[in-house]
Amino acid sequence: MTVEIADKRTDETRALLKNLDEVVKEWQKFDYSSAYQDNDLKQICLNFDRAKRRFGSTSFFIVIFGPLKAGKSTLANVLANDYVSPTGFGIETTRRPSLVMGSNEHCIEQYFSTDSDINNALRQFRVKKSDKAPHSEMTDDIKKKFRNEFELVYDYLREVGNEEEFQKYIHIKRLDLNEKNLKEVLTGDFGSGWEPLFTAIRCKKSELLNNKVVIVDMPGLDGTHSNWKEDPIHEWVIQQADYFFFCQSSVAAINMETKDFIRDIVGPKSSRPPIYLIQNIFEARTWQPQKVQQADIDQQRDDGAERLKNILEMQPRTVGLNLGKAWDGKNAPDKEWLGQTKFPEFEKDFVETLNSERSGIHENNCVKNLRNKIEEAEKILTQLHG
Ligand SMILES: Nc1nc2c(ncn2[C@@H]2O[C@H](COP(=O)(O)OP(=O)(O)OP(=O)(O)O)[C@@H](O)[C@H]2O)c(=O)[nH]1
Ligand SMILES: [Mg+2]
Repeated sequence: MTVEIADKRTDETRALLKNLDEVVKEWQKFDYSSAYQDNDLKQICLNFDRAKRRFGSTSFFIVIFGPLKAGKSTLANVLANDYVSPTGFGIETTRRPSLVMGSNEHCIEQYFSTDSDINNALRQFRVKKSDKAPHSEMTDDIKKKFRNEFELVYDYLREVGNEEEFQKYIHIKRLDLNEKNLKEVLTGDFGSGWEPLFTAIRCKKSELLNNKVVIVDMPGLDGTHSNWKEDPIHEWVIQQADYFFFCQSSVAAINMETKDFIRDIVGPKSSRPPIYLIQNIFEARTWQPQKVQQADIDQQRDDGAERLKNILEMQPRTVGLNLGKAWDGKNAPDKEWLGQTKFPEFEKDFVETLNSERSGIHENNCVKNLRNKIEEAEKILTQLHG
């Protein structure tokens, strides 16, 4: 399949894609008589095809990550302008990641693998080791299948998928979008039933979502129930993200899991996706005069930025927002609270920044993804032919 290269691509990207087309064309002349080579080379061609198709997608994935109870789901709700992710005090609320996206439909969609091996493995990896019987490591075969299925869902959501293949491997369950169903699908225990690969929440109330931005709300990185480190979705989320919102609350320290995650996503400075620090300001010292409270708020934001700067080794884009107040403000009869949080300014500013930067960021991420696939292919070919 050839990908239409939009005019906005840089010359370098055009050249890369053209070279790749030529290589794949040459390979297609091979006689794949050996079964062993056949599978590997076919997989490489499939990976290239997918990586190329990603250039044609106009969706933009923003991943919200951070420690437990930082306000990640509250942020997702404020951005979506709708109740799309359950929030709660004092408990680990979000246990499964969700993809919040704009749509004329108003529904929840769960994507399940039709393969029971995949489902069993997914259940095993989602549950913390301490809560379950010891299991064997994930085999290469299962890893490959996982990857294939995650990518099928991803391509489908980006609207660059192969419908026939998607229907063969993925089953969709649709539910009404309401608080009860949201709670069940995103915060429920990991039982013995089928575990979704992903859950999409479709709604249409925010400008961001209507601009084909997809918000990914993740479980807290230091959760005691959800198991980010071993969940195969961890790798997928990092690879497919166009942009990261690091949601950090002023009343929690950056923990080890968060540091590890940031290190996983940052990579070399030249190719890392942008990370925006959303410092969730808890207006705690309400008994103090206004001036002291404001100084406190500014201090919380600056301290958060400083901590992240030390990990990233560069100054992150930062905003301090009282997310709880922004959400309450959105739902209050008058917009006074919302105005006090400066959320509308942040949103307007971010939409403008995104509109000017998104195609460049998207292209950069697509090129990085394609280069990874080329590197992988080189490794496989070296193993085959020395
Ligand atoms: N007082 C106050 N409460 C807030 C603020 N931001 C969020 N909350 C509340 O704090 C609780 C936790 O927020 P969540 O959005 O569930 O946090 P989370 O990071 O998604 O939590 P997990 O999914 O469990 O990791 C919710 O009840 C929010 O309404 C804030 O700025 N001030
Ligand atoms: Mg949450």
